[in-house]
Amino acid sequence: MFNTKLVTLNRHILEEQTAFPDAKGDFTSLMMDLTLAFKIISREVNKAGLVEILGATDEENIQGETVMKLDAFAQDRIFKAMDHGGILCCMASEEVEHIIPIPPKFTKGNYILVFDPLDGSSNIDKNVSIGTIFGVFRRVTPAGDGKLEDVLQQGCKQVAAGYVVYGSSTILVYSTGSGVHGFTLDPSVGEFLLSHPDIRIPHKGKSYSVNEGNFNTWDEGTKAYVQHLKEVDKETQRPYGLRYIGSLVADFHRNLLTGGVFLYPSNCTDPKNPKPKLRLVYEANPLAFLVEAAGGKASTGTQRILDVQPTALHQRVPLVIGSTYDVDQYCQFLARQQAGAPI
Ligand code: P6P
Repeated sequence: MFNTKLVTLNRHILEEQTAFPDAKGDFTSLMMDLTLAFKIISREVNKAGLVEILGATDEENIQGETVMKLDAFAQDRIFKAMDHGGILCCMASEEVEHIIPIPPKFTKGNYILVFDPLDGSSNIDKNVSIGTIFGVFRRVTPAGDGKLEDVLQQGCKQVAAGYVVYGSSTILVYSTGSGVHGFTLDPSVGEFLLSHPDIRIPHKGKSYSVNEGNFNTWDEGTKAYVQHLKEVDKETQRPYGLRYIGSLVADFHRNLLTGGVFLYPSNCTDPKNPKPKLRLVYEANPLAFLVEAAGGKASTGTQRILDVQPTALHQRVPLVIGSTYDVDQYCQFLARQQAGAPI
């Protein structure tokens, strides 16, 4: 029998919203505006090979990375979808050095949107899945234009977070903290339809995601942990499998559904100056919010990601995220190394 109950994103948010009697519909409006941008980005990503939107611009972003044309397109679409709704007081993006103000002609609201418009963009012209990551905060400043302190809040203060994977299908996964839900875009009707209700990440995984090519740059605890994963697991009688796409959202999405652990440790070739790669505000924090809402964990290796107090918009952190058992075990390896105990 067909599942006749078609739950659109709009219906799901409205049903969820009844759980928050004081909600004024702001979040619903925010998500409706945001998903319009996602639908447009999905359309462009899915025909990128056919039209002149592949390749690089002649610009560099704050990260010093070449801005791909689709990066700029995604950034522009999200900004234009969100600048006029009267819900936000400012935004912050991986592509923009400073916080993004709401244009003077538009009303300032009580929320902040942080986002990575198109993560994994180096994969765009290789037809590998890429994604958008976003987090939502309530403002901490009284009124008017949002300020940097509105953005540099701990991840545990987020009121919602989510991501979109532009892959074999376009899937939006979001949470307001109570449950994690996935919606698959039906491009024929332009609707995100509930396809993964109440996602829970398995307590323990069978695979790990890391760029093994960086092995020689890792600290000893991380090396010992990854070597341990290659030994036969007592429970499964086999070693962990290695699954690595090189696109954070795609790697995270797989681990969220099947269980497993994703690691991006710091480059510790200079132990006094460890260099992490992934960004805290608009990559690690939103995914950490989601994984905890799904029963998993996210850590720097020594601190819960959601507890890290951001000090700069584009600061980077080491990230281990996924099934609770696996994140805990990694942290134990690191703790033994730092205590000078045998690892
Ligand atoms: P590496 C993509 O550029 C990205 O920011 C993440 O999406 C991904 O997890 C990571 O970098 C991959 O980095 O060094 O393994 O290529």
